[in-house]
Amino acid sequence: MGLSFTKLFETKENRILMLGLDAAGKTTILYKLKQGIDVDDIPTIGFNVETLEHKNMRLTIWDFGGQNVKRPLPIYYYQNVEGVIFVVDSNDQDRVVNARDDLRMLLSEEGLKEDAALLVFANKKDLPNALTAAEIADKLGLHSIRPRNWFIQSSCATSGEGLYEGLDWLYNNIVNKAENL
Ligand code: G3D
Ligand code: MG
Repeated sequence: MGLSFTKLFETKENRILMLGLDAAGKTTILYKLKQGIDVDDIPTIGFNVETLEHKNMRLTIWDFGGQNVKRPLPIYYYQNVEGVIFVVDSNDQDRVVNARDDLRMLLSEEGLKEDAALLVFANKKDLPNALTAAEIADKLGLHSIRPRNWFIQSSCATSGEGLYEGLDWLYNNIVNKAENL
C-alpha cells in the first residue's frame, strides 16, 4: 500500500509556496536551487515560479514578492499547497517581529491545508549579527503552532548552504504523509 502511494506521489507535482519579508533571500534561494548559481538581478515583480526535481519529487515553488504578504494572496494560491517555505533574514533582528506577524497571518489562511508542512529557512546565517535557528524559532513562536509539522533550517542562500537539508525535510514530510494516507 505504502509503496504504491509513494509511486503515485512521485509522479505528482507538489505545490510549494515560498514567502517571507522582502530581502529575506527568497529569490536567491529559488534560483540557487534551480540552477546552482548566484542570481543578483532577477527582481520579483509579482512572483517567480520554477519547477525543480528533488529525489524524484517534483516541486513547483512560487516565490512571491515580500510586500505581497501584507496583501493576502488570492485564496486559490493556497489550494493544494503541500508545503510552505518561509524565509527569514536571521541578521535583520529588528524585523523578526514583522516576520512573525506575517507568518501568523499566513498560517491562518483558510485556503491552506491543516497538514501543509512548514519549512523555515533562517537565512543569511553567514552575516555577523545572525541569530541562530533556535533563536529564530523562539522569536517566530514556532513551538506554539503545533500540530502543523514544521522544521527550521539555517541557511546561506548565496553559498547554498543548508538549502538541500531543508528540501530533504520537506521531501520526507510529504512522502511520509503520502504513505500514511
Ligand atoms: P527576496 O527575494 O526575499 O526579496 P533576494 O530577497 O533573494 O532578492 O535577496 C535580497 C538580498 O539578500 C540580495 O542582495 C541577496 O544576494 C542577499 N542574500 C540572500 N541570501 C543571502 C545570504 O544567505 N547571505 C547573504 N550575505 N546575503 C544574502 P542584493 O545585494 O542583491 O540586494
Ligand atoms: Mg524576490
